Amino acid sequence: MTEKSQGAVVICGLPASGKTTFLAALWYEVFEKRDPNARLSFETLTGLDHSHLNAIMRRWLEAKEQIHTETASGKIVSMNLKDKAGSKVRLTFPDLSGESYQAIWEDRECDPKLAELLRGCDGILMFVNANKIKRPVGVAETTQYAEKLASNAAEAGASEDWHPKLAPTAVKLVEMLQMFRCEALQARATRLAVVLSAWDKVEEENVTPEQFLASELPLLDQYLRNGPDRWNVRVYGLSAQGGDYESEEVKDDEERNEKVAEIRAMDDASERIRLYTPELSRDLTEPIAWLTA
Ligand SMILES: Nc1nc2c(ncn2[C@@H]2O[C@H](COP(=O)(O)OP(=O)(O)O)[C@@H](O)[C@H]2O)c(=O)[nH]1
Ligand SMILES: [Mg+2]
Repeated sequence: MTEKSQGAVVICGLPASGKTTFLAALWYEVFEKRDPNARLSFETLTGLDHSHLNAIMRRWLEAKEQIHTETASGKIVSMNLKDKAGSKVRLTFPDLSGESYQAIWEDRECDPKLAELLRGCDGILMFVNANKIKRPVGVAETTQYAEKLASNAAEAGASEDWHPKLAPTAVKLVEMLQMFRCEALQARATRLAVVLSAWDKVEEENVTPEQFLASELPLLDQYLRNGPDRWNVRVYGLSAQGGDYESEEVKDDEERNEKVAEIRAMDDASERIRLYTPELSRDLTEPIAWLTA
């Protein structure tokens, strides 16, 4: 029998975009639960033993927020999956912290190992936290600031220095995607799955993930639709937690604590997961399968 082809997907996203939470829930679904209806099933891991994934899965099961990893570990982790026909898909997490993606925007630098991965992948799974979008400052607000600044300038003296990390979310993401296509990187992937995480925070607004992208991240939406980079895009809304989890920083939020208790009481942990494709699904492998179809 000839070896079936292998597709490759790379995960990207700025820090706090929901990557670790997704990985924890995915590990539960493909490894612990082994849902036979999932599009892709688990084969092997490379670059990591099971202990790290088991640890983040435990936090996910206990409804506790993931611990933020400040420094890039430099570790490249891949989960090898296969579809029902036997074709293999390699899902790679180049950097669990997301700092290397931040560096693409802030320092215009790309880790050579990440560059190599981007050149060789078929599809990109990009995470954006729907609950942490920084919008650009509008003209009316700018005018207000300018007036205040003018009247306070004398006493205030020092002005706050601008830093690239203060840029609006859409600006960072568009620049990151454009850099993927630049001379130096030449990512060949054409498919891009945008996963809007923490979807439970916006679910009540009753908009589709595509509508949300267009209204909350218009620059990114327009770039994806009409930009020169020709991405073949699907937009997903994902609640991997089903609501807020217990947080180390916020302890006295009653509404949050109630939600956490409700989530912990669910019989089946998979019920926390809601993926809008835009139809409701629980299959976290769906976007990965589409990226390599
Ligand atoms: N409400 C809610 N919050 C989420 C969800 N997924 C992630 N988050 C929160 O988003 C923040 C960043 O998530 P994390 O997975 O650590 O992001 P990473 O830095 O990209 O790995 C944390 O506070 C998470 O609890 C979700 O499905 N619902
Ligand atoms: Mg993380």
